[in-house]
Amino acid sequence: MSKLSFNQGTPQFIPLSTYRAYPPEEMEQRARAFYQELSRRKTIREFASTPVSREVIEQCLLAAGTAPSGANHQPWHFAVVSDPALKHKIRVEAEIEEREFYERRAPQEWKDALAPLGTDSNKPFLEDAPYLIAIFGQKSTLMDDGTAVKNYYVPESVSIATGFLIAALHHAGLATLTHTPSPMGFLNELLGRPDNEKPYILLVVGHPASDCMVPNIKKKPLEQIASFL
Ligand code: IYR
Repeated sequence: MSKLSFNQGTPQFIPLSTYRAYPPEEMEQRARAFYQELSRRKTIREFASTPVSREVIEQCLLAAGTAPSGANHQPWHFAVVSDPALKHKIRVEAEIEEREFYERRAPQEWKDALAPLGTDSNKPFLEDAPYLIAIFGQKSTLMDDGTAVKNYYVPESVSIATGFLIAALHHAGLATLTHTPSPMGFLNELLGRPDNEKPYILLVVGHPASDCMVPNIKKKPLEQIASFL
């Protein structure tokens, strides 16, 4: 496989056939509806063990894979874990790091910032939820012939794809937790991912527990997150 096999060397253009235009009122209505849909999303920490169809996960991963990326290299890998034994191993390793974090590493200021979320080092959701999706960024992509192609804007690309994935899962009726045990190197070992890949996020995916509680926290209003110049 050639080094340029992602996108081919010579530019090849095709007509934009997928774009859809809407009348102004319909645009506003769609924008409002999409905001309302996304504003119902809450990060949860109490999951039901209710199974989730693999087809749903696959479609959401395909949606994530449509994200823009540096040079269209798509420098991500999604390791989808449903095996209970593997989830157990991930929980054990994550809780080791979390105990270190909460009991030693985290400065008081950080612990104060987390207080409203009620988090601690106990992570039962890593076993309760039907799916864990470990999201890796690829510093380079290994081609079939063993050569490595450098990737660009990897954190940005992976973050955008992760945002798409979270939105897609929410849209499908699933809840998520964006979990970031730190450091996360143990995920490479447990999931058999190569050294050129760095774990970014462990996304916990499933249905909320029937008695799921969420912190009463708010998103900032528009004037605090945007300026029009
Ligand atoms: N990784 C830890 C701590 C944590 C950090 C942030 I920043 C959060 O928004 C939430 C938790 C944990 O998962 O508990």
